[in-house]
Amino acid sequence: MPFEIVRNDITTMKVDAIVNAANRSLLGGGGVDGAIHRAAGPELLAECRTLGGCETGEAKITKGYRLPARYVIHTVGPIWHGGHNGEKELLSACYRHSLELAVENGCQSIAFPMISAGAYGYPGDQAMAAAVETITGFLMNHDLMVYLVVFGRDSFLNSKKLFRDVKEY
Ligand code: AR6
Repeated sequence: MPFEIVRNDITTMKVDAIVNAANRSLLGGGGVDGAIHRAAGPELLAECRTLGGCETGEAKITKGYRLPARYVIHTVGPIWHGGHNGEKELLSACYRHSLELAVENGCQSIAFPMISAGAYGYPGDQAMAAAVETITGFLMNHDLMVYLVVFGRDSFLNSKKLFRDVKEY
């Protein structure tokens, strides 16, 4: 199956689309969102202003501007409230809707950060398990290369406990 977990900075990845873990305003923030906006340049924020925000679990696409990636797919993960408030369904919806948008736009490769696993407080191991389940399910009947990107040392070590084959670039 064309799926890899890799340790990398997503803003450097030469794929057709990278996914941004945004907030509902789509007007930037910290974490991976801030890094993507810094690397893409101000044109990205200008296009985001035209989108009218995004609901939790949904996704919207823009160009990648100064990034090596052609597109940025912005999705809004759920804020963790203990796990009994539909968090897993919403997180899965983020991955599914982003993958669907990528396919609709002719992408053959896409890289995801660990949506909701930073500022939004989703426990890292559960966020990764939900990501892997949704991505591998989608790949049963779609053909594209999917990277799940872990960034910090802890999530890297965690991912190595859960999955044997994690690559470091
Ligand atoms: N490359 C790959 N992964 C990264 C990078 C990077 N350059 N930088 C951070 N991560 P977060 P969330 C990882 O907080 O939890 C923003 O302010 C990070 O280690 O970026 O969905 C938005 O505007 C973590 O594992 O996103 C929202 O307000 C993962 O990316 C809010 O944060 C996600 O962490 C969204 O929170």
